[in-house]
Amino acid sequence: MVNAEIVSAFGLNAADYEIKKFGSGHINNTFLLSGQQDQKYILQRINTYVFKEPGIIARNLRLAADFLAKHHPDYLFITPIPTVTGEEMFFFNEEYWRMIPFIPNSTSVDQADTPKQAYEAAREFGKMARLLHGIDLHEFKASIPNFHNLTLRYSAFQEAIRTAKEERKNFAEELIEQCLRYSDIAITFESLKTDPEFGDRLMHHDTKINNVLLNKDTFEGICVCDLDTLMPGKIISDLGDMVRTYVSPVSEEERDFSQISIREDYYEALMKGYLSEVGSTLSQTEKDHLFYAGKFMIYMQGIRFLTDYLNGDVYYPIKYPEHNYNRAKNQLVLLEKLLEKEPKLQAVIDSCL
Ligand code: ADP
Ligand code: GN1
Ligand code: MG
Repeated sequence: MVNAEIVSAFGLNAADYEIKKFGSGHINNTFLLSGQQDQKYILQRINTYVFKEPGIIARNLRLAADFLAKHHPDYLFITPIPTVTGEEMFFFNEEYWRMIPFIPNSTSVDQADTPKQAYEAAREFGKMARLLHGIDLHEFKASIPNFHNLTLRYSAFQEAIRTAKEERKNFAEELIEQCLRYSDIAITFESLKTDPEFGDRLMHHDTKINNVLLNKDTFEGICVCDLDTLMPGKIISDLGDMVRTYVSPVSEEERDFSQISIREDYYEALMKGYLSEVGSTLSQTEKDHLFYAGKFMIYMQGIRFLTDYLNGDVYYPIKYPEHNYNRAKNQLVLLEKLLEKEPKLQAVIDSCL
């Protein structure tokens, strides 16, 4: 599963460690190396179908780390361990590997189980965004170009409708229609994306709760992890993905859609946590689109899953044939539940600003 040569490239001896698959992400392959005296490391194989130029990830991390070391030296920002020859990654059998120090006494949760966890996680993402606010973005590149460009995601969805096999298109007909009815969400993005009052910031772009390390005893936030998509983007990406993934009691995997709901106390907790950190850096246009953030991310994820279903499941790994279709439907149910509560949730946002 992990070749010993990869481990030794980072100066460790594979025989000294128990190596286990770790984490629940869709994209990279993550392993935990556990040695004696609680010596632990995270080893990851980067998915080069998704990250076409892994060198960009390494460069973005280095730029952010240098800025933070200079301006906020006490902030815990996870950077990879170099190979024995000083490289940020090890290239082996056409694949890129990197090693990360395991943060002691940390854990992560796959689902927000208490509003406090939602608050802590959101505060960690907010803190990183605040500390990186003002960094020169010119030197950063997109590790996945157009990752959260809803305009292009919408075009890809339309293209998938055109090219899908008849059988899949017929099966998904109603859901396709439903997604097309919400195209105003994509139109709003189209006008926002070039608005100077809605500028780019350095965003994480994958703010699921399991990308935050919490203290394993107190569940207080320690830092964020999974920094592959740290790149210039919009505030709605990070905030919206938290709404998408912390607020419902069930995840995008749930097929019993009646269990999907909006937990207002979690919504409030994450808004409070995030805005307590970044609130003072927001422009009026950004403040005006905080509710939109949830719509944007839920809708985009819904059409990404449906596009993949129509394309024959080329991106997201599936466990059964309609998996991506069900994930998409789940997201559309979540979107409708969010929209039903707009006035109440907007009042929550107003009270946090
Ligand atoms: P992916 O989601 O792509 O599989 P992550 O980088 O998120 O990869 O790692 C998977 C899990 O490993 C995280 O959810 C977290 O629980 C744990 N993890 C990642 N990095 C660290 C770290 N530096 N220290 C401790 N645990 C970590
Ligand atoms: C992917 O790797 P993971 O599971 O954290 C995807 C995210 C989606 C998410 C949906 C690079 O993230 O954008 O929100 O699946 N990451 C990439 O579960 O496409
Ligand atoms: Mg992750």
